[in-house]
Amino acid sequence: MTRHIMTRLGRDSISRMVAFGAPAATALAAGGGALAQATDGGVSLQPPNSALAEEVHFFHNVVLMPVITVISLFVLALLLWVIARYNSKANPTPRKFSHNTLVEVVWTVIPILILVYIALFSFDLLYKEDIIPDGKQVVAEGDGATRTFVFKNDFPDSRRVTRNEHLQVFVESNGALRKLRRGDDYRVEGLGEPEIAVALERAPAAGETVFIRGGRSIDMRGDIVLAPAITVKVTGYQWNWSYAYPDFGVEDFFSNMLPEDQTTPDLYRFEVDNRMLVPVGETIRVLTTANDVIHAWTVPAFAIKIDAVPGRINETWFRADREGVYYGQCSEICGVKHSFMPIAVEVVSRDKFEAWVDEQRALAGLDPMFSDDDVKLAEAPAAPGAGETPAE
Ligand SMILES: [Cu+2]
Repeated sequence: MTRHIMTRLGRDSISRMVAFGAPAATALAAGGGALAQATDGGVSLQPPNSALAEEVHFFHNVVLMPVITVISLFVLALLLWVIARYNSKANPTPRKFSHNTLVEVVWTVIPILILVYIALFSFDLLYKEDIIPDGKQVVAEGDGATRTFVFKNDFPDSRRVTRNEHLQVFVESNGALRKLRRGDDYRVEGLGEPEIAVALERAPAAGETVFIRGGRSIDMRGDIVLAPAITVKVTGYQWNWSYAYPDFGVEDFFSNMLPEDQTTPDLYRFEVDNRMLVPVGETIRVLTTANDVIHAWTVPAFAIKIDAVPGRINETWFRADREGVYYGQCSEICGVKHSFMPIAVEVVSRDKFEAWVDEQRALAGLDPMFSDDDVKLAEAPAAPGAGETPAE
């Protein structure tokens, strides 16, 4: 288990991967002052903190709202027209026909077209929320000579990399990450085959690192989303939540609402004693279940609302763009203290997350996984992809 995690989350690969999350996070943070919880009198959706949440907002603001607005105004206009034109004074002798084929066809076909239009966006979104991303990353160090790198296309048939859009290539040099352009910077051979060769125009120099990302999990920004490196198990109780991190041997700990005198008025009924911690920019798998009755784990900033059902496990995921604390509430009425089991997710840097994991492990009497990195990395296999042999 340890070995597996180290290959995914080892310090070595993490420090290099930081570059992926950082620019987006900085750009978004500049927007600043984003509220991460429900507020008194608030009517809008909370600011999104993931590409998927942005897509949910797009669906609501750009797809649904215009449809809803036009339909409401149209129906209102019809209503006013009927009231004015066909009241008993204006229209003393009503006509007695019982149907009109043209009108009936129109009011059947147009709603069908509207529903199909909504479904086009909706099914895509539902699929993205429901299917855990499975993108894969190959990391290779440049040596000034190797130009061609192999991406093992070992996905299930339906998820295989078959198109150019399913592959992205980045080169990091001097801490800056650059996305390469297909055609100009690299060529791809063997799409759909078990091994794909990515041939760079220029061999990366020593000290430069090549990242090849592949897969069909592509978010609305066009980024390939990697498979989750971390799983958090969330259990609902009457009336609190518990969180466990099986990858790290961190067993269930309870997360209880802070009493009124231990927090601010704004955060009362949101703040908890033990928050769920996750690293920024990393795909997080969330498994939910419950111990007694049905609860629902909900964090609006990630556009997540998923039932926690006794005896069942539900699965979802998110990938936070920026650090901060994001609050939510149990969203399936579960008893008298339903509104007293808030959810607080703290998004932190990878360094902070690793330190926290080791802290939790120390509390449980376990050896650290991250703080003695050098020793662990020496035992563990190389970073993901580094073991792949270049094709040339
Ligand atoms: Cu509940």
